[in-house]
Amino acid sequence: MKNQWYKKACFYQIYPRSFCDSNGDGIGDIKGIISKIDYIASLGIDAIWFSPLYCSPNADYGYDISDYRNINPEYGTMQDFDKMVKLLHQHNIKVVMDLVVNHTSDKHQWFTESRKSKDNPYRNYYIWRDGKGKDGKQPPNNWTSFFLGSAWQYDEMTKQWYLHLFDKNQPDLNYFNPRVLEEVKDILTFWLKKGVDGFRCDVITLLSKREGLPDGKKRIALTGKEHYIDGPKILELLGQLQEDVLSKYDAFTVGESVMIDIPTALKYTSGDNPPLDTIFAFEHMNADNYFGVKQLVRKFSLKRLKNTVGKWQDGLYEKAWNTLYWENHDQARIVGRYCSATEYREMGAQMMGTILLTLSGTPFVYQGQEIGQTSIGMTNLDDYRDVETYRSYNTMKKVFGKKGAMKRLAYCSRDNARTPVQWNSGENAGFTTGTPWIKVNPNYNQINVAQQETQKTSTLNYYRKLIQLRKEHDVFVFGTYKDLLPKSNKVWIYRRNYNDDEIVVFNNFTTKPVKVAPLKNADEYTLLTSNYPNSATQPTKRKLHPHESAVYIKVKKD
Ligand code: TEU
Ligand code: CA
Repeated sequence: MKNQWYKKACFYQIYPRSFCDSNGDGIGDIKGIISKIDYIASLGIDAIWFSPLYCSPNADYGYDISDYRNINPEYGTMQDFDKMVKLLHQHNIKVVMDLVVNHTSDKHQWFTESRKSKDNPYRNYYIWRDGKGKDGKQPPNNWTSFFLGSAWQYDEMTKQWYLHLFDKNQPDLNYFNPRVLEEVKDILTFWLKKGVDGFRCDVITLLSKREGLPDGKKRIALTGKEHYIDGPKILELLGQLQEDVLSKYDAFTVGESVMIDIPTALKYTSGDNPPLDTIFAFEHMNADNYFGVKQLVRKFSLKRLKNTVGKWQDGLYEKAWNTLYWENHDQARIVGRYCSATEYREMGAQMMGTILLTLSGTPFVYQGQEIGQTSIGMTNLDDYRDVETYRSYNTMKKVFGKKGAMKRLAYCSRDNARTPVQWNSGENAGFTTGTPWIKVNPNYNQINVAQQETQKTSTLNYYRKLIQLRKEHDVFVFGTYKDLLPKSNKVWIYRRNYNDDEIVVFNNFTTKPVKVAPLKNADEYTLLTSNYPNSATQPTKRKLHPHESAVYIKVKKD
């Protein structure tokens, strides 16, 4: 029987480049992480997902890997890595690595070989095709990249095109070739032997492309997606990884699953030996955009968010295991998206934390979220570092003009999440003594770890408390979910039941007081925690404060 430790676990995500710099080169590194282990442990989290630490030319900062078995020298050495894993394990913190195997870097030896000639032994590791048109100068099909523009790149050397669903420096691996999966098994085994506990599998549902690579239906974004999202052979590929490697080590997996629905999620995560333990769904991150395209910014709607979250809470309940997240290295900070970044900013950050930690699924807290860091919203294009940001700017400026494009970047660029962790009010927020690789958010004087350590009511201490409560009350983890006011666009009030336990969670998404009706038998409940010092001690008729969150628990009679 598989050890399902992850169900009761709370994860922390580290984006190494922006976490803590130990040597003043402006780039976060492993020694920096080691110096913060006591802090990480103090959060009460059980596991860490590390964004890629492997060698990478940084076209996509680690999501373009040039060597799967070595540590990026900017981050340290393999000795540093081993030491970090040992220390984390001593603190009972598990280590989950990023597994990026839909594509490699174009500097990976497999690719530099592959492009040399059509009969190179590595040719078939990637997806090469002749172009269309008289001289073959048109891409082989109409698929577009996640970073916008064509998904094909012409290569002079052999006069063929290769597929890249992401940047042109990230050629897609060819899973029609069984050798490629064998390579992946070897990579997994290498890290599992080192003692890592599992993998966050990057865009894992994209591995299998449809035979013949047919043209896709034309769309605003991702033309072609029906031919590779949840593709024909994907479950078979994942099944093989489970059977031949992962199951032997009882390794944990969470698969990043772009644009899949609940029935599809169930194929991946339910049953006796599911291909994946759990997935990251995306739908709940679209409550402030149109058609799931983040650049098509739309006013946030609580109703949309609740409908989506509710659907996933119910859809996976007792069938499969869910994950919970508001932030990661690809999402702008949640404060300023789903709650106010100006008025009642800290209350909003804490409200989002309350919800994250009182729903069913494994919560993932992204570095800096626990202190309520906000998006930087840079207004100068040169200050951005992210490849997706540049590519989407080029497309957006044609549609929205330069100003419109910059405004959208400020709201949704991935760099909003990649500014350094704000440790204190010293120079560069205590992240580095050198020049940071990306700007530090100038609000570090108001928002930083050191200051929040000293305040009892800080967002940091609030997260700690909620993480602790989740450990103490199984109803937080395993309870049923019921939205008590699904039609409200102002408040989110839900009830969770597990055996004889019950909690009711109140959240005010507005920055004004909102009147709420009493719960039936309000006097049977008591306040467990809240983000205001003066929340009502029972869920009686009253006004919720701006961005107030309050968790009530039913008192057991005996
Ligand atoms: O993300 C996949 C993915 O879907 C994102 O690129 C997403 O489309 C985009 O961020 C929306 O803004 C994973 C990684 O998390 C991301 O950092 C990588 O760039 C990408 O895969 C390629 O490896
Ligand atoms: Ca460094």
